[in-house]
Amino acid sequence: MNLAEKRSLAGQFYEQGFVIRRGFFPETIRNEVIRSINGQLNPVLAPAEFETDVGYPGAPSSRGTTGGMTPRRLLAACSRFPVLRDFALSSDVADAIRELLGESAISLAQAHHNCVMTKAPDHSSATLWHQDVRYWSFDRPELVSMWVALGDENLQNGCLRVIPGSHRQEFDRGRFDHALFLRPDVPENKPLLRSAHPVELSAGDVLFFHCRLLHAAGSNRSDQVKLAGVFTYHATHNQPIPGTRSAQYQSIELS
Ligand SMILES: O=C(O)CCC(=O)C(=O)O
Repeated sequence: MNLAEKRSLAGQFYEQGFVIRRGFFPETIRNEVIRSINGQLNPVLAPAEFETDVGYPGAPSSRGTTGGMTPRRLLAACSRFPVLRDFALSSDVADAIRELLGESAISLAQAHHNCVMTKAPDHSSATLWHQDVRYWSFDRPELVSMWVALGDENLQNGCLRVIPGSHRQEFDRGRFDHALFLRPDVPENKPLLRSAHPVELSAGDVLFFHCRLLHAAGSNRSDQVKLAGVFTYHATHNQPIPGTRSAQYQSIELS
């Protein structure tokens, strides 16, 4: 990618709050990564988060009910999937994030995302509209997440939907519910919701999105588990607030 193309992606990211890099995840390592993930799904190896933990619409009500042990995220991806970690810390990713954030020193936040999302066909839930930064505590709300599609993602299997440009808007607190999901009943939110855009990805495509971008996703209505690796980055000088969950683990600086 030449300099002009990189600048154009940065401009698109500034305007829209997301960019897609088609085929950015190397095909040569995709099967190996999928194999290692599948090796940790049956039985589910800890640390993991289950559908019952998130409790989103459609999630089983408790661990004891049918589908109650359906995983939602394999956590600590950097510690357990070395090939995925090498990609997440690679110079290609570092260059992409530097360009999007306009910063030279970049770190990967181990405390947020740092997971493989596993959306299972039978008992997956829908994620309502939210900004990831709602529970994150950094000096500035300027973080970028990288979503690596390990298989195809579409509306049927619960791909992300985004509201372009929403990362640049200021929202009164009343536009969100008690859990900081956007309230569909609030009249000012209706035009926003009408501007939602599905992010359909092919295996190997990578989505970069701003931590203030409103996004949501449906449940998986296909017959295959959907897998995606997700990592979050910040400028090294944009530090987590001491004592918060964001400071729970040290970030890893990219070289
Ligand atoms: O795949 C999904 O359901 C979306 C997950 C999501 O938006 C999140 O974890 O912030």
